[in-house]
Amino acid sequence: MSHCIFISDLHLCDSRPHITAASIDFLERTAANAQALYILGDLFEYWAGDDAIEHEVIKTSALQASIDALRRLTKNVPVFFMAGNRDFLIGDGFSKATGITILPDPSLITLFGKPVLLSHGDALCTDDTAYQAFRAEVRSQAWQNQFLSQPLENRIAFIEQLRAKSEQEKSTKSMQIMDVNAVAVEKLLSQYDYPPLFIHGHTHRPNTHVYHLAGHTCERRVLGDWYEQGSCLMLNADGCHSRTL
Ligand code: LP5
Ligand code: MN
Repeated sequence: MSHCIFISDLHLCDSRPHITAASIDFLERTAANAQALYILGDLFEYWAGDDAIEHEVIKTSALQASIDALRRLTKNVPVFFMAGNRDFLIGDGFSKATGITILPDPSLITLFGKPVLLSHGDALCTDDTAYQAFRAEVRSQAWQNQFLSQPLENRIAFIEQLRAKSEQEKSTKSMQIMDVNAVAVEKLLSQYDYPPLFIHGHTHRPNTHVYHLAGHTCERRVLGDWYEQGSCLMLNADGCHSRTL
């Protein structure tokens, strides 16, 4: 039966080569049989700018094989990508190099005759006010232009420092603060006219949450990360189910 696949939070990087290998296997053997693949953010541990593609940073990295596998897949299967908080600097250069289509966050699409809402999920973590302030700043075009004008090596060094700062701050935040805010979820569902299915990642807390709102039933499916194993959601005309790879 025809189906679409959703993944997020692979966090591909050279220090987890088994995950990079698993993701390539997934693209070649699982996603190749899908009607479409949706990558809902944080494909990479971080992305410092599309100029990395033509640079030794990627050419000498295991990530080159991931980019090649994506390019091969898009020849037969449409692949859609939505930015995560780690890889929002993916842009037209990456899109041209791989053949993926970039979707805005959030996006409402129709699959098998039903509306499906997609997001990375970080924008819904509104209790995490320090992160939201940071997010508003780095997502501005002016900030990104300024950041991208710096040499790639400097950007990578800055991101490494930022990662350390983020890990340090996260250790002081409660699990509740780092989860999606219930009011923010309900507001988003209402803005999109209560779609029956909402899929997102980011929190690394795979689960299914069911909402009964204004006479509608909405299911929120949270995708898992790829730290220890692969994780994806398959959707066909009968509904969706999670799969561990
Ligand atoms: O990613 P995850 O799940 O571990 O944590 C996120 C939030 N952290 C981030 C930061 C990224 O992990 C860092 C890598 C991004 C690379 C992007 C490339 C673009 C370049 C950007 C360069 C500025 O997103 C974390 C959330 C968590 O999700 C849960 O939702 O809590 O948020 C933070 O921890 C952010 C802090 O609260 C605020 C950070 C202020 C930093 C101020 C700049 C300091 C400069 C550092 C140099 C010393
Ligand atoms: Mn994320």
